[in-house]
Amino acid sequence: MATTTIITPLQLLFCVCVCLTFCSASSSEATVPVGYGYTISAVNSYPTSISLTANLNLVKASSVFGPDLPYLSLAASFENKDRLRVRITDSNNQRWEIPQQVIPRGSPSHYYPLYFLNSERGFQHSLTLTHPHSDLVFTLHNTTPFGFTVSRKSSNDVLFNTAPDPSNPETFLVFKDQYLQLSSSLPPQRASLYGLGEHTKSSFKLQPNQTLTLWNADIGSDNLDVNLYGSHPFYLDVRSPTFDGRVKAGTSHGVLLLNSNGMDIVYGGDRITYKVIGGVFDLYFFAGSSPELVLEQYTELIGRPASMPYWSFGFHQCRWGYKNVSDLEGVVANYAKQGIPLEVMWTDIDYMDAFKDFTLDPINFPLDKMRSFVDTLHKNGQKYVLILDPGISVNDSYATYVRGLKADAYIKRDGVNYLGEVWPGPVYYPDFLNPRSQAFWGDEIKLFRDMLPFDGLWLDMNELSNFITSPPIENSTLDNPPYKINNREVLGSINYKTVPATSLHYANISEYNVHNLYGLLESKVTNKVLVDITGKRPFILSRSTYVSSGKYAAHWTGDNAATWNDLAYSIPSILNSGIFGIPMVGADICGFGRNTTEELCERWIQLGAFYPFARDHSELNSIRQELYIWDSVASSARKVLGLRYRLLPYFYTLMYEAHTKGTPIARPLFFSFPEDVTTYEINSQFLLGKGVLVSPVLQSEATNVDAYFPKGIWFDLFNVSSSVNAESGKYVTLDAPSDHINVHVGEGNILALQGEAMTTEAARKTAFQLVVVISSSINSYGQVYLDDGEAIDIAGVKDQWTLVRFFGTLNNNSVDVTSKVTNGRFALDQRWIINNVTFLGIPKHQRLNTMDLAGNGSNIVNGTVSMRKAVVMSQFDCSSKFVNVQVSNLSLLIGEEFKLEIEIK
Ligand code: MIG
Repeated sequence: MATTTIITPLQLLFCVCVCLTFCSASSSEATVPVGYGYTISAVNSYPTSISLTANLNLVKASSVFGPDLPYLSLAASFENKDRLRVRITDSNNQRWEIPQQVIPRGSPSHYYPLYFLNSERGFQHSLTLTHPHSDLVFTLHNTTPFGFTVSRKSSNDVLFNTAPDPSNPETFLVFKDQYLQLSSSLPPQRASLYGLGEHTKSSFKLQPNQTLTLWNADIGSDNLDVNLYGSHPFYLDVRSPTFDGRVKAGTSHGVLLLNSNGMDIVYGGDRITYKVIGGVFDLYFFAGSSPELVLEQYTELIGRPASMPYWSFGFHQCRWGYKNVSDLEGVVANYAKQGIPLEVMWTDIDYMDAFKDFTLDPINFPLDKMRSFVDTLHKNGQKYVLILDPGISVNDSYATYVRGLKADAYIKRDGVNYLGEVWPGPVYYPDFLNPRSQAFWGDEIKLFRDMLPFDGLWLDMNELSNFITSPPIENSTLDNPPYKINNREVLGSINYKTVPATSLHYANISEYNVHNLYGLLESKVTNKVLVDITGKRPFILSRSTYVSSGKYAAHWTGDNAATWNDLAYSIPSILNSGIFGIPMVGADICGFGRNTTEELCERWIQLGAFYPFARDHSELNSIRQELYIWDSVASSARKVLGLRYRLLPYFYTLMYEAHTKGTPIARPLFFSFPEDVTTYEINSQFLLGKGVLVSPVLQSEATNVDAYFPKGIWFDLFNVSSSVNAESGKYVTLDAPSDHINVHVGEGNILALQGEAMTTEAARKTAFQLVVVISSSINSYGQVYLDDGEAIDIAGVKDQWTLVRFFGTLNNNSVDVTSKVTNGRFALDQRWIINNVTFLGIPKHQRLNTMDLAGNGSNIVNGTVSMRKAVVMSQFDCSSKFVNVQVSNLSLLIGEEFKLEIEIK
């Protein structure tokens, strides 16, 4: 093993010359390596420190994709016990990094004065960095070229390993101005990776041998395996167990490469290689070790998901091509007439005057009619959301445009405003990095909202989308970088149908560097503006996203198509969004592009009713697909939206959990069952929260579904007397006639449900029902978070929210449920009661005897009073293995602690 020697710049120069001669002589047949890696020349690390820095020297120069940077600095630091940061950048020059104002985060640990390495300091082979309370270990390997590993203290499992494979130059660290390469090996068979999007995938778990390109683009999500609207260089790695039992199944960690530049990520199963065209390597490792903890740690860094208004969990109807106000009114009326809940009506670009933002078509969507339309919606407890595109029509008679010009708000190229083209024709694009543009955008939104009181904004086309491709500036390595990422539309052109890379933002920041941030910046500015204007929690839906977008906006998966495949792909897509920290997500229900069919639309609303964000949306000129169009769809919609509305308190509490801990609303099965390796492969089912399992039909003409049930007892939420008993995880073929989707609640869960209604406002006025799924192995648990549904400061002022936790226990001779209340005042003021408690899954051999109410506080009184009227019913579940008990006619105040016990001796 070589010891490191100090190479002076002079020696290095000599070295470079030698290499160049050598390379050019030998490269005629084999492909020329893109680089040769680096060695460690110096390290500074105090024995007790939780950070270290190292100087890296280039091994030998290469010329492919430009010259190498000769000197790099590496800093490894534990930012806390669960987060290790490894940053590698140029020693001599500052390079592009995402500004702190865009994504606030800790600043990189500063570089201490360096002690140069020598053998006396004992750094011969490797040097490790640990943290007293962390399971992660960082190790520098003093090889030629050098490498580093991140491993676990508890198991020695290697999580990330950049040790180069001498026979494969693709594994070397390469650092050039416009080409950065870093590669890690992965334990084949044991690493299951999720994330690295945004892409439409047929499989949620990443499959080997693919290149994942991250470059935001207006590409329909009905295209598989190509770069789409957003970029998220983050993955979750769920490990299968080792044979010796060292590593437990489901041990998970996360890896973020915080870099906004375009990149290809080559995933080979046993290796992952980043090929990035700018910026620096800023890697974050999140220790987990459960998937849930990884998300908690990831969103702690990037920002927790935004809180969403209660109403946004209602059902949304949208379409591109609504003709006029009476068309909109007709749709709203038809929903009411058919008894299908409709919470939010949307308008697409049709409402605008010649596609100009902040205008109304004076003929078809005139202001007076739109106002009364929106007023009527509001009177009925409904909401209105409209679309905005970033491009501002270039037109001297358009006041918004003129104000933007005056504010000098637009992105520039070659010293003038960059002229693109979108729906209104020629456009300039606001530069959301520019404080003047932020103010301009905010003022326009405010002016428009003063005119028309919309409830939320839909941000489309923010990749940025452009209908034209401008010619590159000659000899510009920004418009035409040496390494071509695999941008889908035209291989090699990052400028294809977007704002060209040579365009300039505020402070001369190039589009090349911030391209992937545009949607994030627009969401962030828009969120702030809406908070300022309304004083309420905003609802923003953004097509383009980047790391931390979830802090400001919800997301939909973009332009899918009305096909059975697209229906299926929507599951990996929403699960990925959750992993990216954007839990409020849905796909266009019944399909956006192409004509849907009655059968597909029926299956789609059955699944879509359980997306966190549930919106029916379709493309101009496709057939109408509102849920009342077909009787079969209407009746399925009533059934599944009925369950969704009953589950609203559950959805809302999951939103609260997402907002406070980062846990997704819709989750892969392995979040609750990490020890069950079968769950790693599942693409066609998901969980809402911990314990509601959704198993949709995804094929035409199918009337049953093969659903996987992890270990436990599961009860059908549409018919609780039907259960699946999985002693260990197993596939079960379930009936799924055309009007049915299988939704089960698993043992150990307690759900607080409310009643069905036509709006979320009305649903909130109904009594609560507790569903307590008893388990003989664990205590049951559930919680409900209650507030006014729109306060900005979630769980802020004490009197304005209540959290109730429920605990259920199976005892030798009784089952019981108790509650623990935090800040009961709010719930008490709302007079919310629980009128019904259902225990599911009491083992049959236990015979029911009497029922007791015990507790403290006024609920004893309430309970005793209602006890006289309370009705207790028990029945065997269909499997005849369990007894379900329903206690109805109660009036337990949910804001008051109680204990309800049923003797079964
Ligand atoms: O060029 O506004 O993804 O939902 O209906 C298409 C019209 C622009 C793309 C969005 C889609 C929306 C459509 N938009």
